[in-house]
Amino acid sequence: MTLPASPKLPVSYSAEVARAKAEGIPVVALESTIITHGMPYPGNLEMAESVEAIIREEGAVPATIAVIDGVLHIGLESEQCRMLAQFQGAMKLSRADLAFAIAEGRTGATTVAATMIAAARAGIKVFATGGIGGVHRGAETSFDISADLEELARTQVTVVCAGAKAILDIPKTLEVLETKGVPVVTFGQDEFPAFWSRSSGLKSPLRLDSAAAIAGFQSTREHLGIAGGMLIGNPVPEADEIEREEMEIYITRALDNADRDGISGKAVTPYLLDSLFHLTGGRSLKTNIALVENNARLAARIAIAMAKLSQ
Ligand code: PSU
Ligand code: MN
Repeated sequence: MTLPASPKLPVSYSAEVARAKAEGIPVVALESTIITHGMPYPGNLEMAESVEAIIREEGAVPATIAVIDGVLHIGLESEQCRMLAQFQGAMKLSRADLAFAIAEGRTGATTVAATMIAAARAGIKVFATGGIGGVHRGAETSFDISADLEELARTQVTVVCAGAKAILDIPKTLEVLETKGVPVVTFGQDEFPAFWSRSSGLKSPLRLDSAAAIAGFQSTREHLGIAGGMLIGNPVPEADEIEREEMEIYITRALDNADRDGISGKAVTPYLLDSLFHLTGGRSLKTNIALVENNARLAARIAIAMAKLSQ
């Protein structure tokens, strides 16, 4: 389904995405919360631009998704991307408030959940990000479980990430995904990756070793009439990884800080990411950028493989 623009639903495609849709070139969706809430400026802009370049290099077209002054953008022009990377006070939009930002003429960045909704409506089947939201540590008392998990259950988009961040409770995150029927596939290794680290200590529910196999799996799900998304865990390249044991020390400290400062709700993930950026002396950011780039490359290859299958 494509998204018609109308006075009731203002949608704008970037020139590049409009052309790709007309010519049948595969498109890869990208989220924008990672730009506004996930990384500091100017690293966030560098990441956004290099990720788009990688997708083009692979022969697909990038569509960064965001709401600017109430318009849902499927693909940003470079000026808009630069503006968003420096924008103070952008909303962090999920399923609950994507429509609110559009209806109220606000500016906001889309999380994994909101990006999936927009991508699916725009006919985009693959989406690259860094890490998904999940079940937070201590969720048994805080009830903090990201809406990203429910969205993966509902919305038919293949999401390429570098696993779940160890700031989350990874075993519980995998349990919830299993309950909701979301396939979790790790690319090229048996272990599910943990974002900054290749290893989580947990076996991945499924493993596939090529973009074509991932496209084939998704196509079979569609033929079976199975709705909902799937999650691909793509391990960070070895050269860029921060070992799990080392990361755990910083994470414990970041979680203590969050507790001390009484952080809750939407603020938790951005707070922890910022805290880790400082605790690692900027190293976490370098790794974060490298893994998003790696995911963009795989996502482009999957999008191309899916397009070939549907020819
Ligand atoms: N992981 C990152 N960087 C991010 C996020 C996750 O490494 O910026 C963002 C994504 O947009 C994700 C959101 O969808 O955080 C999850 O937030 P919450 O836990 O509040 O649902
Ligand atoms: Mn949350």
